[in-house]
Amino acid sequence: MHTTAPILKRTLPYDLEAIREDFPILSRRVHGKPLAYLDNAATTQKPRSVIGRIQQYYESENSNIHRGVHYLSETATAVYEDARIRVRNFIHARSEREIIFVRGTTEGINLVAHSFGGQRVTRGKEVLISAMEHHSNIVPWQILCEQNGADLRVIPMNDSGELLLDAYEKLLTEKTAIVALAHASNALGTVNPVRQMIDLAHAKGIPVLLDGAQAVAHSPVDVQELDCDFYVFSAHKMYGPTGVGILYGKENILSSMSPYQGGGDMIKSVTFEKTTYNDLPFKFEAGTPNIGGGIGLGAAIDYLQSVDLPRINTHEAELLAYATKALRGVEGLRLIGEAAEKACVISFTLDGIHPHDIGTILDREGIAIRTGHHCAQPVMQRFGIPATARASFGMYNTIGEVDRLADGIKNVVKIMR
Ligand code: C6P
Repeated sequence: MHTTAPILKRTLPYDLEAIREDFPILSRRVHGKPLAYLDNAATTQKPRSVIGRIQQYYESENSNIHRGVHYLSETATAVYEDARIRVRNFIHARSEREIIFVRGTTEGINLVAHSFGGQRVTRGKEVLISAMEHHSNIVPWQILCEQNGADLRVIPMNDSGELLLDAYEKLLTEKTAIVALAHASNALGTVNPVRQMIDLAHAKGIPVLLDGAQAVAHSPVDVQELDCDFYVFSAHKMYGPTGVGILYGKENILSSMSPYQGGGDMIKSVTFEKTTYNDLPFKFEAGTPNIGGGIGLGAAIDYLQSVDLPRINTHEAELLAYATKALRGVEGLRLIGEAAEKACVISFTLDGIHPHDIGTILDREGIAIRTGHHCAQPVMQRFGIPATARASFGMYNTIGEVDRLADGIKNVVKIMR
């Protein structure tokens, strides 16, 4: 059975080749060329240990959890709850009661908008988000505001893609019911000064939700140190499986919230007259969850910790600096998002060339990037563009792949002009 034994860290130096060997998909060819996978902000690839852990679950542990007295059910429950402990340790939460398994970032935000927002975002109140949010951190709040007669307010940003903190301070008023903010932007790469922004909100008694989808796999997160009230993220962007993610919430706030969905596992007792709800975290986990996915997330955390997040961060910062320099040298290339603090995301446009053409031509070279609005249409509107091409790096990317990207972009310019 999987246990919470201490993780053995790899020895220095950062062994890129060994890391790449852990990811079977990285050795495949695409259109006859070696794959250069530079779409990690969309989803990351999965190491053998994660794939193997999920396979092990289905081959030898599969059963429903929290329900049976038989051996397999007890085993599945133990390994699933063990994954919750891994998540708690990974983000430094106080207790497992603060760790809710959800489908991903999107569901986590919808849960908070529905359960917390339903109670607190009343007529005349405001929800404060930023100009660089993913649609997942816009639309749930918009729906809530429309339903409850509240207003959505937006923190503006400058041309580099940095939030304007003076404007932010002014937008924090007695009307603000919650601030919901990207820790790191998927479209621009900006890492927001969330610690400072949380302090400013808390000084006025306003809770803060952080969308950590683009942050957790790139640098260590300590929710107690950040003092955020909610933190959400998806396993599939941190080398884990799709269909599972985490909502962290402070226990006192989660306790005061009504359930999100009703069903099995979230109750203590049900009669036709009255239902009493289960304790945290189960109150928010109605129905059979993605058990294999949760266990896979635990394995992904083990893997991240074995490689070591601070070292991943250093490696990715080197890739980002190298790529930024290389791309700046391409004629007609405009970087979208030049914040001083950036995650390993480079969005760009090429004069007179549609981003989809860039993506398609690079794909023929085996280079996978994302093109489009990246589910952040207001960001595109802010910069007056329909779309960008976006390269995003993970722990396994190499300088050689960045060179291929830069050469590929120069080739796009040659073909299209
Ligand atoms: N961004 C991208 O290519 P889900 O789909 O629930 O796992 O994550 C949604 C989400 C929320 N917030 C941010 C900051 C995100 O980047 C994402 C997902 C992917 O940029 C897919 S659109």
